[in-house]
Amino acid sequence: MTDTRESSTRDNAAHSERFAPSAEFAAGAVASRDLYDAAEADRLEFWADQSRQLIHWHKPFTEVLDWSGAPVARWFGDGELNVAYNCLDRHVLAGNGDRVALHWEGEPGDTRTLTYAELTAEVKRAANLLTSLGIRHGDRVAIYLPMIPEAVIAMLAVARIGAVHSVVFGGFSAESLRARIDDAQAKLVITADGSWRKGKVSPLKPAVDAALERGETTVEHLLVVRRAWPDGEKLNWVQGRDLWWDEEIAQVDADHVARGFEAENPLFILYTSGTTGKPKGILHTSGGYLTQAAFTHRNVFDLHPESDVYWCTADVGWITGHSYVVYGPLANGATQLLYEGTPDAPGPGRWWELIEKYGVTILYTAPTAIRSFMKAGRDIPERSDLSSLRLLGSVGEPINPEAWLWYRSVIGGDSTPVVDTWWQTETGGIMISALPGVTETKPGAAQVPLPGISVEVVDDAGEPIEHGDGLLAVTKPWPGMLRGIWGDPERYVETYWSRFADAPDGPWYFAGDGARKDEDGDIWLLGRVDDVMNVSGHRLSTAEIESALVAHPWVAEAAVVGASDETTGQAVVAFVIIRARHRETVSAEGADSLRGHVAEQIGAIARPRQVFVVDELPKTRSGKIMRRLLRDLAEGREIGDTTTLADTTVMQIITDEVNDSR
Ligand code: 6R9
Repeated sequence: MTDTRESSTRDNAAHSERFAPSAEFAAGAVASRDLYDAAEADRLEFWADQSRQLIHWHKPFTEVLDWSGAPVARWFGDGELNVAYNCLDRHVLAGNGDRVALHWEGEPGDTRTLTYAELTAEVKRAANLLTSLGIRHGDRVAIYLPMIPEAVIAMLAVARIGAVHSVVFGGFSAESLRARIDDAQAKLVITADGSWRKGKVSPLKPAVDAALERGETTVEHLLVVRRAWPDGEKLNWVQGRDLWWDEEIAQVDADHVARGFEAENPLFILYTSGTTGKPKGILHTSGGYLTQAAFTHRNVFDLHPESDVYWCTADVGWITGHSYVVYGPLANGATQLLYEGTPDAPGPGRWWELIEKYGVTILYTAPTAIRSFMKAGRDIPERSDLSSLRLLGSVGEPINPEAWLWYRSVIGGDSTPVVDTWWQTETGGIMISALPGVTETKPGAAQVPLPGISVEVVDDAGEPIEHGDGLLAVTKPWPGMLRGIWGDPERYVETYWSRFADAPDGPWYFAGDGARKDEDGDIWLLGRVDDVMNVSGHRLSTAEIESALVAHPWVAEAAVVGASDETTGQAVVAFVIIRARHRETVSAEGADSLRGHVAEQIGAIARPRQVFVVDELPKTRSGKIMRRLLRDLAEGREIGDTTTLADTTVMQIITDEVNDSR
């Protein structure tokens, strides 16, 4: 047998151990140096080439990029395509209809397998169903589903008829769902009765009911997938509005011809947290997005569609689920695993058992998951045969070198490349990552921009730096870039393009992340530089949680920070001032119920780890809360510079209060 191990070199600097690709991996690799060379020679021609190779165009494009309306880009503007056709029909027509598209496993252990032919047939029916419910090109459809095949089917059906989906993560509350429905003015909501989570049914339809009860709505129908409650009659049912997915789909035609839509036809809106309380509806369109999703999925994951079994553990409610569960893998004709439940149900080894059972070869997950497996101990994964794995990926937050090395060694059997992929909801696809088989890998660094992607680490003035710490900027438009914030063009310009508006060659994109360029030119991501927190790889805004807290009758004022946390990366820590008339209640009951209140308002992912009751908050003279000082306190550090506080004694008082309650 050939030795598949990568060779490792260690030099003096801390954490600069590097792993060169094994000769065997390199020999079979999808990616090659040529990609960098081609992109270097002619960036636009490179993307045009990739797009022609990876995508079926109903009408071929002749223009590549129109940046004259910067910062709104048009990619492949005069071309036409159908995104769903690219993910489905064309694989069937190419003779791959019998290839498995989805191996689905429910948390209770029920399974379903869908080949490309079967998935295509399901999506055709679903497209007809949507049309029969009055959904037309450009209409918005909200999708609030668990990780079941219908989530994928629904997204593709919406795309197939040129409508726009807005997937809302099933863990979001009725309140958050309603805000997203209203902002996008969705006509239809597709949901399920409930889903399985940790051995119990977690209800979904009741949350949609609650969302729609809050006054006039644009929603005309609710399509409900039967998943978790066989006795559906227990659900509240609004006649004429609510429809069972299975009953309706049985009545529609099985044939559906996909027509081409223009390359810039909106494909989806996905809400993400920003620096204000109101989530931003990030808008993505079709041709450029699909090109980047397919290109990155193929090259970063070294996809061999005939033999690989790929598993991305992200929920479809996040961008990673959009680009690397639905659009990238299906455009590439991949076989993948879709799993409904949590990693620890019914036992702590569930993921590893799934990898063994399905022979998963490529695993893409988040550092927070890796760190919690690390904590639980290597003997759990070691109970399963993980030898099928040949490539591992990481996304969502910085991965510390220890976790990277553990991932490679314990899960990757000391031999698999690990790709750390940096990107965002806004970028649509991966931007910075090693290319397996080509680039050496380095624990903890996302490393190098992909071919066709231009990034710089810049100083405060926007000047690129050779090495050292700065801000991450994307200096040239890229195909998968967001096209705007739904309904708020000014906020789009202001948030992303105003910081480096005066760059010599047109505006540069401000990512909101701090970054370091090391001596080798590799990029390390250092976390957000704005008021966005990253908890278990999920983006949360401090302002959003603060406004949920002050909506509670007890709370007069609130400040929220992301404090570093061993497992989740960051954790939400809140400081609240209680209204005088509720102080007695709070000192008797404690403030713990406020944690539940936040979870109810936004979703369980936003539940604060701690809520501290304080009498004052640290503010500057202009009244801005200095969260940096509260973060010092929450992380048990010495409090930093307090000279700009209006009242410099206030931090001592807060520190005493917090220590008393600890
Ligand atoms: C894909 C996704 C984006 C933010 C981003 C950054 C952080 C993502 C990372 C990473 C370090 C990585 N982030 N990947 N930080 N290394 N490999 O996660 O999108 O939910 O929009 O979050 O996540 O801070 O700005 P999204």
